[in-house]
Amino acid sequence: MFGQDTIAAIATAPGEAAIGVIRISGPSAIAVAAAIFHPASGADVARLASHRVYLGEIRVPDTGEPVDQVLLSLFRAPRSYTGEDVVEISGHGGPVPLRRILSLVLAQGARLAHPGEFTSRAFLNGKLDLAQAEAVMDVVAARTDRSLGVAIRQLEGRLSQVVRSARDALLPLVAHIEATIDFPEDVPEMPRADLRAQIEAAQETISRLLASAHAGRIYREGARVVIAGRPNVGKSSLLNALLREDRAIVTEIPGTTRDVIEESANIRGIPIRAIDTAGIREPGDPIEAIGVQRTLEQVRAADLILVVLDASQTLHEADQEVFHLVHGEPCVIVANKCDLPVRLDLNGIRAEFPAAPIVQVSAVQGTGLDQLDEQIAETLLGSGVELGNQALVTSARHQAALDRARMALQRACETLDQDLPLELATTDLRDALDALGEITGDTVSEAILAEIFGRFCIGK
Ligand SMILES: Nc1nc2c(ncn2[C@@H]2O[C@H](COP(=O)(O)OP(=O)(O)O)[C@@H](O)[C@H]2O)c(=O)[nH]1
Ligand SMILES: [Mg+2]
Repeated sequence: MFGQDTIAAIATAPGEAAIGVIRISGPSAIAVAAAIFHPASGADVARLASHRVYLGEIRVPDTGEPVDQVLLSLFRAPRSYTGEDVVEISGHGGPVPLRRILSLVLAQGARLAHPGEFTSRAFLNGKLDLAQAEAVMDVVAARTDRSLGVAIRQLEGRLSQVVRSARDALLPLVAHIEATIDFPEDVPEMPRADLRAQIEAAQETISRLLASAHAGRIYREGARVVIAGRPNVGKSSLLNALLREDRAIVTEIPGTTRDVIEESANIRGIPIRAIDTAGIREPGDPIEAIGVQRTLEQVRAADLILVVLDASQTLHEADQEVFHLVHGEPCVIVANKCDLPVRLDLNGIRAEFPAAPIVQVSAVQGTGLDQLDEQIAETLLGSGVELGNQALVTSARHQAALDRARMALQRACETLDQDLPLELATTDLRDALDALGEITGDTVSEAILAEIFGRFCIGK
């Protein structure tokens, strides 16, 4: 199906830039380029050597009208991103020259690429496995250095390697059991305890990956951190302090933040959406009532809630109301205004909420913010803070597949324990192999592929 038509797209972001790139891939990529590209050297485009860059001009074929001065890079199959002949034209990065060049390319018989089609061809031609192909999108979308690091490692194949090692350990077991079924006289059964030990080892590998999924998801998708508290405790000031800039409106009049303000921040490498909310209390007027309602919605959707208290005052009834609202959610208690004499009974709060860490800060003076960052990261990631360079599971798809694999292996172990026929265990082992194969793309349906690559943008 693939390898027939030649696809093309603008591969760079829209808008004005120094350079813009048009990517062409497929059997006629070089012929398309030959029709419109005139090397400054006068060389024959069809004969240009692979993996070189050429200076020249794009011209309209019929009229010879010059369109742009460009650099053309040539990659002959199979040594290219997609595994097909690939030509990349680097032109001036304006919308008009790029669209003009693209339309000339399309007029030569290439068709516009679908979203993710370059990368899906790379996958289908064995240049990348599926987890690597998915990582391409994560690298582009990364919002912090840590997120980028996680995505790059997946692109390098770190996750795939671990998944493959589990698959490779299981494959010979299936082969062995099937041989004992087919040739019961010739192939003696491996002791069940040995079989079980090997399945358990694979299960162990899978469990270790699954344990990284929470941190992995947070690095890839970011975390929603909601700042909650009664009016005037310094929520908006804290948002500004977290961002190290002034964005939310700060005033001395309680109830100033009536709507929800959302900002991006990078806290210890975690991409954060920090959400400032209206204070929680008995609403004074209808507009504020809407704000309080939105706060409640935000609290429910949060990955973490910063419960802000005014340390210069004793605990209010409204603070208790806040505690009540966030009950059961992951929280960090922030005792703000610690530059003022502290009247808040911190030990009392600690006794009442032993699970929630308390951090003392002054949003205005900027003290305690490092400890707060630390506590936010620790509460969000748990043990994941220490994951270092290990392969992380970042996508819900991978997590679901690993879960299925782990449960299938669990069933296989139960079959062995109950002394049921080994044949029954092969079904479960095969289920586990299929689930693992869905991550790397060794076993995956067309529908899943279409779903994954459909999320890419055109040109990738
Ligand atoms: N002394 C002191 N005042 C603060 C601190 N944080 C906020 N404030 C003051 O408390 C008032 C309310 O702050 P704001 O951020 O608007 O509170 P919000 O209603 O919870 O969003 C303002 O006058 C701030 O300047 C702090 O750390 N120390
Ligand atoms: Mg506010």
